[in-house]
Amino acid sequence: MKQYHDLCTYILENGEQRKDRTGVGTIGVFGYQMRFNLQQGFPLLTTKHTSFKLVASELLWFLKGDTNVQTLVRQNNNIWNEWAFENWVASDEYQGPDMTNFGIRATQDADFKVHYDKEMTTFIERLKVDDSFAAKYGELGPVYGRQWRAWEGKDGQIIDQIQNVISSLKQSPHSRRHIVTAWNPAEVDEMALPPCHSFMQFYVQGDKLSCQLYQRSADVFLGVPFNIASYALLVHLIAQETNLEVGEFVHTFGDAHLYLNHLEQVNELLSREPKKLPEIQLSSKSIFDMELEDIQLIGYESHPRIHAEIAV
Ligand code: DHF
Ligand code: TMP
Repeated sequence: MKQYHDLCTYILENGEQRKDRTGVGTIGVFGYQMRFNLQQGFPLLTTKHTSFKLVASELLWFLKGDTNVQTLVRQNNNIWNEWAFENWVASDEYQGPDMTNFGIRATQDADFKVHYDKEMTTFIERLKVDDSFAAKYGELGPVYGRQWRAWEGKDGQIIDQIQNVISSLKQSPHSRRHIVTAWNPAEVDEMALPPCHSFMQFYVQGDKLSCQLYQRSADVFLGVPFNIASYALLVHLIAQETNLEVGEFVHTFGDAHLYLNHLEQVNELLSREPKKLPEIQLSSKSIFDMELEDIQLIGYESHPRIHAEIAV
């Protein structure tokens, strides 16, 4: 994953310090591109342990059109918790201690963090078992899953962009219109977080399927290793569905940033020697029926995880 190391180094050397929405602060650049030849192995970062199970369960959640974190937390996938919790603690029903700006406060105030951790645990345990509570407070709004599988068009017409792109790849592989967009301007205001990985295009050359993603905003230390692996896996799934081999994943960025509280961790990562990439093995099921056990990661060896705080 030289490409990822180069991106980190590029930002460390050229990034400018910026204030950001979360209050943490970043150094960042605008506009950057990486390319991964998926024939040369599956691009899961090896210089820190990156949980493939979390990546795969999140992608399957998108592909099922699901937008409720209940499904994720029941699989012990906690990567979206903060964005559901935000709605819960802002509601009238919530009666616990004040959680205003919990993200930044939890990183600055150890006493507050104790209360926050307790409220978060209670919230997540309730989401797992209480369906009506989850229907209300586990919902992130019309995020990725909804836009990919059920974009609401004119007169309530439902557009399944994933099914459509699979059909168009089969019918006219050389088309320049193989697009899936999660950025729905009519609905961004209702989303817990406007889509970061916003727009993708597929491309067929010979028997190979490639994909380019436009990511408007990129948390290079925490989000990006997930985003690379997620789209690489998506290319594998769609390639199998369309009887193609995997080609390239092209990852294009808008605002690519390192949060200021991730810099030590990035330097630790950069000091490590990359290992050989793993491979992916899929069962022969349709993309729409795939479950976690249908997707096998083979031969993943990595350096240990590096902890970093997520900016909310
Ligand atoms: N907000 C921000 N500020 N950055 C993000 O990357 C981000 N990503 C979101 C939602 N909001 C976001 C969804 N994806 C983690 C990774 C991806 C992700 C959310 C969180 C993360 O925390 N990864 C940890 C491991 C988490 C775990 O084991 O539960 C890591 O060390 O990779
Ligand atoms: P923003 O909406 O203010 O851009 O904040 C979103 C943050 O989340 C930003 O740091 C980018 C990061 N992010 C990723 O890097 N990848 C993702 O998949 C998601 C959902 C978010």
